Amino acid sequence: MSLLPILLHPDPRLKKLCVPVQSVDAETRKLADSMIETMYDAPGVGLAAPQVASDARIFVMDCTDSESDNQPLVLINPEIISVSEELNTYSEGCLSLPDLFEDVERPKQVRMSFLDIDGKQHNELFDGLWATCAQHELDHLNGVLFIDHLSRMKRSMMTKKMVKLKKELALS
Ligand code: GNR
Ligand code: NI
Repeated sequence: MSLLPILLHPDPRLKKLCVPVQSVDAETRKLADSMIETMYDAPGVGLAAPQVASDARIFVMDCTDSESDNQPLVLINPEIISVSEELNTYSEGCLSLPDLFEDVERPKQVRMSFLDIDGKQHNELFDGLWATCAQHELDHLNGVLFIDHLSRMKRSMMTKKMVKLKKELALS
């Protein structure tokens, strides 16, 4: 396991369509383990492969609030099966845009199929923060950031802030 650097927006690697995992093998497990460690260290409730410069269709998440019984989920080749008509608004953040938050409206529930770290097929219904997070992470695998759900003005304001932050980080 190792901590991986998290890419910051704007970065062309965050805009790419990720490719399906062909076989869930030792390399996949190594990446997933490092992503889980990186997510908890950040800390965040989710992390998608492109954020750590991988183009595999993998994300990890853990929206449990207690620190003791961590139950990280690894979702490989996730697909949306269905979404609820009911919508939910969450103030979303992203580790690739640190300290920037904005309301995003998404389906309140989402059913997803995916492979786990043992290559076993799952079909799960997510609700609340789990559903918001799962959709935010799946977006990452398609090169979409939460700011892409906002107005052009908000998106350009947040991108400008990030360009400034990245310049400051490069100088320090
Ligand atoms: O840590 C995170 N918090 C969060 C809060 C509301 C909606 C989505 C998220 S995901 C984010 C971590 C992240 O950037 N995942 O890609
Ligand atoms: Ni994110």
